[in-house]
Amino acid sequence: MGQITFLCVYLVLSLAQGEQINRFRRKIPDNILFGAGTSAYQIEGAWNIDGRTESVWDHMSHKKPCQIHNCDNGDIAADSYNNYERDVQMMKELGLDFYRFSISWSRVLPTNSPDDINEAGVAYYNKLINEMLKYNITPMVTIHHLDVPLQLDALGGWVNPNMVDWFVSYARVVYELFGDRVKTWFTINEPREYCTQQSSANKSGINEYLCARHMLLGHAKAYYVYQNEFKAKYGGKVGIVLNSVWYEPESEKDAEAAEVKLQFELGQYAHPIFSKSGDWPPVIKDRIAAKSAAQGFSESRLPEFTPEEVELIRGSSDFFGLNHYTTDLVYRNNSVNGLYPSPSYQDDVNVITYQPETWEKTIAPWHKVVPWGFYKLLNKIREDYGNPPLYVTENGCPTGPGLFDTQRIFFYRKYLNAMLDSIDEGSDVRVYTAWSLMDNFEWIMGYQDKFGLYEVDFNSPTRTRTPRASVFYYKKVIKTRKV
Ligand code: GBH
Repeated sequence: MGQITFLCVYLVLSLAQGEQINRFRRKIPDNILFGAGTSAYQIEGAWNIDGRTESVWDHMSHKKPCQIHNCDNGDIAADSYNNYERDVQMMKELGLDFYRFSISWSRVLPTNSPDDINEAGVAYYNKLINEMLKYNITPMVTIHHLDVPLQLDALGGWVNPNMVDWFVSYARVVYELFGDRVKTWFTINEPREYCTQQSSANKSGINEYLCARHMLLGHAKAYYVYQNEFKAKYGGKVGIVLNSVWYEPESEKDAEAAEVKLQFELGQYAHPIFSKSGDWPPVIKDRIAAKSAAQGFSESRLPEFTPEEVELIRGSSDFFGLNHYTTDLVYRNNSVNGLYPSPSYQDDVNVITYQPETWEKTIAPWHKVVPWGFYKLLNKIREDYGNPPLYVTENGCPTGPGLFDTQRIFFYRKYLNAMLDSIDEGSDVRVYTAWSLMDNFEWIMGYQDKFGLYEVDFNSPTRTRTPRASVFYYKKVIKTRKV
């Protein structure tokens, strides 16, 4: 009841003061599109319905003893498989220009053969896309968002070089099925997150780099499949989505450490695609080669790209897709040996990161509110990669349960302002995506951390959605185009 009262008061106040406040609010450039995002495993549910087979996340969340907070799983999640009409109604309520969602690979290709398309799974995405188009909401689609089909994971997932072709065949299938209506494609979401955290392959300081190599090749080949077979007909855009924290040096002496950290986390994937020269960042090549030699390897643990591969990957994205959530401080402590196991990805980077207690906390231990880090990261991308068109594909703030999410409102206001600061200096931001449209299965945190503009009642059979206060804020930003 208190929450409903709050919503009414908020609404009345914002209507009453709307015009007055508007005059002082900051204008958003006209070319920026606003949307919200989700991903398949995190919202769809229907994990074993209509012929879908398992992904790594079904397997992971069904393991005993439980690997996920509170033993949660995505079996039903927000049940978007059955709630797509309500989901589109929410997009409409918010006034979104677009909605970013992902396709479940094992729902569309349950046997991983491109000839065995699961019509029932395809029907779901058709219904969703067509419903969105009725209301002029543009679909932006992620082809692969962390949910590797279990059968392919059993073969090593992205550490296996065959994954490149398996992914490309899958990408071709979805371009064929939905390309007449979907004009913005994200090949792969957060490759580094998968390679260094989520891949079930042994983390050895070797597999992480094989995985990175294959994901970059898979992305680039899927990009060229679109260019060669679909672009003339459909005229859409294709790009990759990378995630990065902003790494701020703890003090001046740590500038090099922070740069190395950023190169490993973001540059490893961004440099091959977006830099003038292509290939791995020089600093990564040098560090891993030196470490490998000292460790007695006969060659670097970082696999090389052939000159043809460098050319294939370089320039293979129509825009820079960026997921950003928070900032860390970085320092290097050379007096501490054996901080990380050797060889390992962590040891190759060999820095320490943390967030000071004085920064604004949120419910998640990894997340603090640091808008100036977003500003610095956007500037760095503009400077290092020749000011590419930038799509902010995720930005958001976790809260606890409840509709009264003032922290999220202030988070969006601060981060949008930081984005405008960077745009004022010349950054070419075209797209902004709030994560997330609704509460969802937050990977190992299960349903504890809420990212939704809309609350989902995970105890109700219909997974009832209710707008949080931030819905009214975001809606107003979109409508008035002011922050
Ligand atoms: C995004 O990744 C994902 O693309 C999206 O699916 C997800 O819902 C969103 O983040 C919010 O988390 O719990 O201490 O192990 C952003 C990078 C990396 C941020 C993993 C959260 C968890 C740290 N994420 N991290 S911890």
